[in-house]
Amino acid sequence: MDLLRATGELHEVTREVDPRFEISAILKLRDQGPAQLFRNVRGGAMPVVGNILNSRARYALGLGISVGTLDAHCARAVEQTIPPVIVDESPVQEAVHHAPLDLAAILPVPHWFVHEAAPYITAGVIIAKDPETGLRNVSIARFRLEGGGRMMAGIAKNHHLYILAEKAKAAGKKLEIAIAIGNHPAILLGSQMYVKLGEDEYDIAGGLLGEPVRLVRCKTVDLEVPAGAEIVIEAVLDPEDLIDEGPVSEFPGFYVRYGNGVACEARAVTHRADAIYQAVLPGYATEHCLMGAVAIGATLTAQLCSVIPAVRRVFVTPGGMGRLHAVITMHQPRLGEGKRAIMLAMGMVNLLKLVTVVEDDIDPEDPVAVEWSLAARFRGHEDLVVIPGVKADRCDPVHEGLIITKIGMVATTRPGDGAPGGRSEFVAVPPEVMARIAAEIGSY
Ligand SMILES: Cc1cc2nc3c(=O)[nH]c(=O)nc-3n(C[C@H](O)[C@H](O)[C@H](O)COP(=O)(O)O)c2cc1C
Ligand SMILES: [Mn+2]
Repeated sequence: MDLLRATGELHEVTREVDPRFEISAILKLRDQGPAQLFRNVRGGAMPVVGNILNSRARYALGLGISVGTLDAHCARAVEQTIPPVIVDESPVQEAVHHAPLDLAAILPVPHWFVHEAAPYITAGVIIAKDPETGLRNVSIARFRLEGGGRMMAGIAKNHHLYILAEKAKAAGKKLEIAIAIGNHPAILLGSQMYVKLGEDEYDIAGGLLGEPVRLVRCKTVDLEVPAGAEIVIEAVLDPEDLIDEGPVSEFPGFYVRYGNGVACEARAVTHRADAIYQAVLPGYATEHCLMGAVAIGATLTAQLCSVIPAVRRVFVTPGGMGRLHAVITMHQPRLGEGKRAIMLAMGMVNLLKLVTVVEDDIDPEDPVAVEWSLAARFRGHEDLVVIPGVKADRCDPVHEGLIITKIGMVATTRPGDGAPGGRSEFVAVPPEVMARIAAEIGSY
């Protein structure tokens, strides 16, 4: 936030806002551009901040790198992980509240949308340990306030946290969790990386930071939370206690009904004396979509490059909600390599269902350039891949019984296309004429 303030990218809202729908409306109207710090939140002592990580440049700023190196930086962080260190004290425990708790009285949790039953915590990073192996998992899921210290988590079946909860259930136990709110971008991004169960996302966050994440032990659960967090909720998840969620907003921008969520009960809330509550606007919103997009794109780029050297980049698009569509750039791919890249990407990431391959003279972040590629280089009868009947992600807006049709399009030139004066040579005046005129263009 200090960095954002210094660059004029933190807008302070001093007028009073109601956490019921008003914060949601303002974050939506200012979905892109400066982060929004709400100083004066009705009924709450804590300020709220949102839209912090709503561009790739913000991730780069937070990680102290240039935006062009973001994917490579993420890939290196996943490869060269740095384990966390434990510190004895942290400002996140300056204030401690023990159960019985009234979460809504302590935290200014926004109520986001009309048909959601209650406010949702949306930027909570959940720490949990595998009841069998003791290995840690760090991820994000939304928590709805259910009154008092009770919350409900809506967790997808393929989410590692769900697997940990199932393991606890099988052992007849509850699962201790900690929810850290107000996190460094490295923690948020690290939590989204596609890694295996048992791989500790704190180690990846350390790789992103270039130094160990500093952790502090919780007060009432056997877990460690980021010492730099603003707020921590220590809680226990009860996999036997289910709550029908009803409609909840999802990244396609619709309401969905996932059915039952898991109940949990807060044991303690700790926070900095001057804590700021971080919120991520849910639904089809830039920050929400981008957090997954950056992580998925970076992991896939590394994975595909290691298997197909012609691959340059995998970019997960905002129009595809940061989850469902990707553009792969390749350098002079050999015949059929584009289709291989498509199959790999779709195979690795459940969510991806439309993948376009373009040449690396195209900026994958420019939708017009990608469409130009399709118009210029894509032949439907042989460059189109249609795979019906594939297992879908539960978040896909058009799945039918969790089944989806995946589509790939290869819009690259052919090895034979490169002949001089042919269909892949761009029209041009003589280069020396262009250079001379360009240097003097102001005088014309
Ligand atoms: C802002 C935000 C909110 C999210 N909310 C949920 C959620 O409510 N439920 C869920 O299952 N996944 C949610 N996710 C996705 C998971 O955090 C993500 O898939 C993560 O990588 C899972 O971690 P894991 O690989 O350790 O299972 C959310 C992601 C973001 C960025
Ligand atoms: Mn995990």
